[in-house]
Amino acid sequence: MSGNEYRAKDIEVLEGLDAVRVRPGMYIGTTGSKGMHHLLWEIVDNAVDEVVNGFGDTVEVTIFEDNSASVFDNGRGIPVDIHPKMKISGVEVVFTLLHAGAKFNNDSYGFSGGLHGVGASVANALSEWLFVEVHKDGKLYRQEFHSPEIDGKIKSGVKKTEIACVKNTDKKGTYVKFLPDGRVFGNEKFQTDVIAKRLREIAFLNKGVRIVLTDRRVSRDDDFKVYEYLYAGGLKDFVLFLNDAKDPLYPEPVFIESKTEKFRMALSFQHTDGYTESVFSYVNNIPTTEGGTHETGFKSALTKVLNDAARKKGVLKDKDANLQGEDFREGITAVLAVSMQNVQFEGQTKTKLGNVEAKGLVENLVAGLLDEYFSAAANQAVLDKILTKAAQAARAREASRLAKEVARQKNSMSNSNLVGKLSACTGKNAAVNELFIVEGDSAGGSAKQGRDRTFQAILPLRGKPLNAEKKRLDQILLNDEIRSIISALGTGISEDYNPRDLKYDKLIILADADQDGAHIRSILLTFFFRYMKELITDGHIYIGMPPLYKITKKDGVRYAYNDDELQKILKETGKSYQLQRYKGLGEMNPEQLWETTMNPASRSLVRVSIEDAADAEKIITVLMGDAVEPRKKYIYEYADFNKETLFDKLK
Ligand code: 1YM
Repeated sequence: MSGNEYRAKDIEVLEGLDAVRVRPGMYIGTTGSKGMHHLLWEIVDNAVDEVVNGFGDTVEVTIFEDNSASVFDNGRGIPVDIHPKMKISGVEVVFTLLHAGAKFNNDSYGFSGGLHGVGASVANALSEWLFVEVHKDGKLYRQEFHSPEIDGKIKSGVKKTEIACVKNTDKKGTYVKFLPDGRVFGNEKFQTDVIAKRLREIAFLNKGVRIVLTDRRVSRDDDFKVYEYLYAGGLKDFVLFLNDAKDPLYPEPVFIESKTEKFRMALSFQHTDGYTESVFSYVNNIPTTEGGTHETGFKSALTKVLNDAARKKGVLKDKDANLQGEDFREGITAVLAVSMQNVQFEGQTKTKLGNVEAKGLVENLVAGLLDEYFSAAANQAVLDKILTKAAQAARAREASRLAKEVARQKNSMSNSNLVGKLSACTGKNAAVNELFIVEGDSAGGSAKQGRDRTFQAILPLRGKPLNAEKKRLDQILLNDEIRSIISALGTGISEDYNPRDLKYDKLIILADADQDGAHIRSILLTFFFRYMKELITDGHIYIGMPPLYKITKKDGVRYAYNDDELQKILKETGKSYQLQRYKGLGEMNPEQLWETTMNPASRSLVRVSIEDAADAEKIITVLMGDAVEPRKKYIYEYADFNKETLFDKLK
């Protein structure tokens, strides 16, 4: 009997890590770049947890030339003694048992950011090799794992050596180094910008934790590229960073926090003189892009506290109605972070917090702490600025409502000239119809003649549309170009946006491949990002890619869409050819425009998506906002302006 039991258990363990290789998607989402980075996040999470819990102060991440990565923390070191029940070392438990992975001891780890605590073993299972070095009590212990192929079958993350003391040490902490398995991830490589951004975010969310990233693939004068993040101000520093390119209404972000054994919350916000609302939230260091119960709790507390304050201060009289939440959030940049147990994620991308208890907890904490904050004499100037802005926002909201009604009355007198610009398509099937938004009247004319009118509609833009980053909605809606786009799409905007009314499956922006064209693309994307975000997140927006060169030979014509392609074509072509560089869409005749840019069989389109809202948000304010210095800095950092346009970053 007992023999059987033991074997059964053993099998389960062995199959555990192999199961990860059979269905990697279940554990890390994809086997692409994102999935590979996930391995690193699992190890980083364990290191950060240790440091956040007070057992060290530094996490070091290094990327090596062979695409291996290492993580070190100067905490207690993973236990190296033999687990009494499992009869294997603590290190082996953490790296080879799926569910015992990390944090099986929930007394010291209140909250786990990792992937349900199975992270370290998943990273091991999907690595070609992984080793662990533990510095503890003056000794350095080492244990190695690997995934060898035996009789045509891969054994995932099996132990290669027993844990052993290899020498004495005066350090303490855990060092893990691993090579993501090429048999799982193909040729994917670690991306420094992705890693740097996430580590910076973790440093903002965990004040006082020092995180150092070294990229040993990039060396200058024998010095490796090193990034170091340490924020004494935590979320406050995060808000200042996000507002770097904006003009704040008051110098110090508001900051409140509360810590109990079961629930931690921190919140920081600062209003700017802009009009957009940027609220970012996190649960256990994981971004909740779709918001959720914690965000709802924060918003309703903010509205309540500020309405109460507005009455106390006489900004609102007895007869006045309360201001709305959006009025108090105009121009706000806010970051909310909570840590809790048993997190439930919901939503399309599983990035929305579902725990109902979080709403009340956050609402009560924020209401109490903010009320206290705004009662202090020292904070009255901040409060006054916020209330004045909210009152203005409420007036503008009323003006926008009227303006929006005008924009939606598609057949009214004031809109008939706008609709007149649109060359509609004859087909009525919204699932296949395409709307081309074309820069300039002459290109618009060619597009109109060249198109397949059964499903392609053309909207030429005469002037530049108004920059949505610099104006309030009521003014944006006075702009002809913007209004013609809104009425062509049929969906309404902002909270009126209704995806079912969308008349086109694809909205294709067609602008020249020069700076002016890039500017128009940015302005349009900014507008969609601010007021019709679902168009982007639902994947309806595309950038049309006109060719840059036309190569004419005796036997026909070819087009090149970039310099590499041109080189290739010229190599194949031999000596006699004629080369034309297109400076703009207007130089193409209708047939050429159809063939190169509009015909679904031969064109190339780039779909615009938002991978990371916070990033897109900052790039948009940097590129489109008022502040010149950060824009210069950004353009300088990404020196080739023509290549690194906004849509590249949004992609
Ligand atoms: C570079 C990665 O994993 N650090 C790390 C992990 C652990 C501990 C310390 C630790 C935890 C505990 C006690 C405890 C983990 N230990 C476990 C387990 N860095 C990295 N540093 N002593 C040390 O939880 O009580 C899981 S993670 F389960 F073995 F205790």
